[in-house]
Amino acid sequence: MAWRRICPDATITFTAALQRIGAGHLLVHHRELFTATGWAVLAPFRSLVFGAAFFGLWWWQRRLRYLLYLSASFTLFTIGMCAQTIGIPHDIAWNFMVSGSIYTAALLALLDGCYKRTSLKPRYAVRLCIVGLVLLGISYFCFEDPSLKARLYVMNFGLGVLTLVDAVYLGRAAKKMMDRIVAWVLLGLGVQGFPRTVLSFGTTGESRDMMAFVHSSYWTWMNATYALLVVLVGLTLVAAAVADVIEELQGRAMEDPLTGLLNRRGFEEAARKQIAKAKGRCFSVAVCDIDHFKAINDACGHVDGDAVLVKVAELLREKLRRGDVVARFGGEEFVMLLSDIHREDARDLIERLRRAVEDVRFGSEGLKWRRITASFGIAEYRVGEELEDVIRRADKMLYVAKRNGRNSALVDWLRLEVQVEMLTEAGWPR
Ligand code: GH3
Ligand code: MG
Ligand code: MG
Repeated sequence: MAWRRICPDATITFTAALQRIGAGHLLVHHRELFTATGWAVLAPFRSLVFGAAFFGLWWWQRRLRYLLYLSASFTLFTIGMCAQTIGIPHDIAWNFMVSGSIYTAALLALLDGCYKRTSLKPRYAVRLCIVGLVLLGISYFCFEDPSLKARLYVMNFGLGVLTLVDAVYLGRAAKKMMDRIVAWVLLGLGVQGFPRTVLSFGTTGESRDMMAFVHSSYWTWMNATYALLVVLVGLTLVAAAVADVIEELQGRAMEDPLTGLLNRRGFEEAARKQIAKAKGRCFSVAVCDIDHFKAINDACGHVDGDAVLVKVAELLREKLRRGDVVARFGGEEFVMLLSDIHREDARDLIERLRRAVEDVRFGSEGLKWRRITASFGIAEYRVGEELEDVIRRADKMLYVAKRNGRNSALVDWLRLEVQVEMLTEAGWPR
């Protein structure tokens, strides 16, 4: 082989080293194997490159944890293929058992990575059944009733079904184009195992010899297919990961780093989307300002002040509903878009929130478990109004709440009543 010609000394040293540790058989056995399937190292090598790439992507931004699953999956796949190619363990039955388990783990990590990407949960019961049956089947046809054909069918069909089930589930739940592409690629990965196993098994005999197996058409086809599939699956997932990283960075530009809530820009964008979706449905805006926050900062320092802001942000997130948008506009001021809610119900919701803030004890050495309060202003959106206008009206009510002694939630009733009065005076409704 080329590398042996290029570096004969290294080969001699490697051979001597293997013989010294009593693993000479590996060399005798697998020198032939590498010659037979020399190009087949492509799949494990490519898989290792993708394993490293996903790890690197995770390392770079340390946020998308699913990349670690993908990295583990591709690395495990390399280990599984190496175990088979090098023949560790040497016994064919044990080798199949070990490599089969590693392939199963690699596939589970791949599927889990795809699930974590979309924050869906795998159906563990279905998965446990399929994996259990596959492992049981492999071990039965390895040790009880040894049959190469049977265990290859059990493994490839079993793992194929596992992949298909999850691919269909992920595809049906897909929201974005990239999610759909990932699901389709997984579907392809699941499907290919069936015809490949059936068609490529042709000349593969029922041999107990590892060498005969790695010379078989099955093994050649498997390597050829996976050399391509690793690239296809790997590149698709790299593209998905890059898209996620870009989305994440864009998201961070819209996020308040202290509390993790949206910032003003993020709020405006999310609120506009919400308003466009609302299509005539009502919504209200509430603004919140912590009372005497400067005094907290002065008494306890900025760090404890920040802790109060984080805690209030948590409370807002916890008490508001799924479709609501909440943001920190700066300092100790928060703004909320309450969807599908008239001012009366908005007031009740905000009143509950105000009481929750009042009831919480903000604790730390500096804060000495003190209570804080907040004031709120609420306004209902009027059709045709700009977002800034409704925020301004809520802000005015907040100002009134502050002037009235703080720790209250006031709704923009008055202006509406004045308008109704004016309209009535003008002869409406006619
Ligand atoms: P009021 O009841 O009228 O709202 O009084 P206040 O003291 O809460 O309001 P004021 O606007 O006078 O003070 C706001 C303070 O918030 C002043 C500023 O130092 C502090 N602040 C602004 N941003 C941050 C921040 O990110 N962290 C901390 N710890 N303090 C902040
Ligand atoms: Mg304040
Ligand atoms: Mg303020």
